[in-house]
Amino acid sequence: MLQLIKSKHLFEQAQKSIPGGVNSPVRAFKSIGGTPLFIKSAKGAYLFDEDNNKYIDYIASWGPMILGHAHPAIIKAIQQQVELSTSYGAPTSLEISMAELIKEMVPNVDLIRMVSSGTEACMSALRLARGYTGKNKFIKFNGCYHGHADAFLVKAGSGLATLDIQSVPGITAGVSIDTLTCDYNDLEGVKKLVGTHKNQIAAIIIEPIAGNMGCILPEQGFLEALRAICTEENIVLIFDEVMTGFRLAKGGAQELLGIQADLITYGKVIGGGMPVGAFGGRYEIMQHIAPLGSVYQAGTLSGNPIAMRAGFTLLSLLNEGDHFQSLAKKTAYLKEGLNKVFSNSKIPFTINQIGSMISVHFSDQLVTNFETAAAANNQLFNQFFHQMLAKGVYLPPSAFESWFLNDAITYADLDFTIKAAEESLSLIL
Ligand code: KE4
Repeated sequence: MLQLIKSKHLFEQAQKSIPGGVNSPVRAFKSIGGTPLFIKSAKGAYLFDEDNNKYIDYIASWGPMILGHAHPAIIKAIQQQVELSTSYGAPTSLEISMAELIKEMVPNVDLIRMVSSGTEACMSALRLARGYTGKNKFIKFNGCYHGHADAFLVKAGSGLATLDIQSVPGITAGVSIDTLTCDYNDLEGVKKLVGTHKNQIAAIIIEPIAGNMGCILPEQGFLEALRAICTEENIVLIFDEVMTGFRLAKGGAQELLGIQADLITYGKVIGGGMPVGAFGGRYEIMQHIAPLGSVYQAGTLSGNPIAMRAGFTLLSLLNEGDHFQSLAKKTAYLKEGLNKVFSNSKIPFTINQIGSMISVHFSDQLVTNFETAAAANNQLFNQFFHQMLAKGVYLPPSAFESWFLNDAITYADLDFTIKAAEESLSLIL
């Protein structure tokens, strides 16, 4: 049985000063039950909580720690930069290096703007699409999560799905009236919305591979059809690559799937664990961003020098190494091992996986959208989560999240995880 004495005490103390005791809802274990772990340190593939329990980390800070924790090169870069002060509020050569590296890795980015979170990136990209097209409405997909800006908190995934928050108080009708929603992979639904709201739709924003309702893949031809509709109807196609960007390939999902969006948003990996987001794309559109254009967007800590050093160091390692192939092989190995274990247990399950993104759904049907993800036996997932945690394997505390592998995870760690899954199921079933 896990000893969580210090985490329990810290969680009680935290709730006296912080809403729900956490600074982001998905960390609270509210839907999954139990005490959230308070982490003291991390190194490589492992997390260590305040009670000195060790875990193999399959969250990677929800994506950023793709090469594992406390990577020596990133630590050294931050230590060097912090000696030169932490923020200037003025342009630096670091931002040029970062922008030029991203343009090298993502060829259809002509201009890119740094921000401090994925939310800011998506919020700004939507405003830009509206300013560029002069149209107000946009389409998002049920279960996709694009951060917590008002317009996106309609049938969103991630923490809202986890906490079953269907509508968010504080989002006004004036805002949500322009948010049109459709099921992921529902091309007919998209066509119907575009026809009904002819010449009113500024953007379609999508996670090209969804990660906020578990990992859900686009069906054959779906993204290509969205690309064609957007080109035909003068709608800005926004790929939200906050999760997939610099995780699935150098050029993210665009490269892996061979489809080019008009604007792309980034977060997570781009900052190497520091607060960074970004949005970029074609010059024709990006030129409307202030001060070049008049679509205003700003941020005190945008392009922060420490964050730029961390992000640039990580992206450089990813650009030069073969980590994407290594991560994809490790994740496929994990999937194969879990397939064997779950098949032997006779419980209905399906595993979605692409690159280093994977999710397990205890369901007897394929999980292809939010509805099928929600219909899975997520109570069983909650029990599975806690059994795995007790065995030292830290999965995302929600059936509505993708698991994230980091390349510090070894094949021995993967074998340990697969064995822990087999033992966990035998204890539950
Ligand atoms: P942030 O504002 O949390 O940096 O990014 C928002 C965001 C935007 N787009 C996608 C595709 C995302 O996955 C996210 C954030 N993802 C969640 C986890 N699924 C962040 C975890 C949290 O909310 O604490």
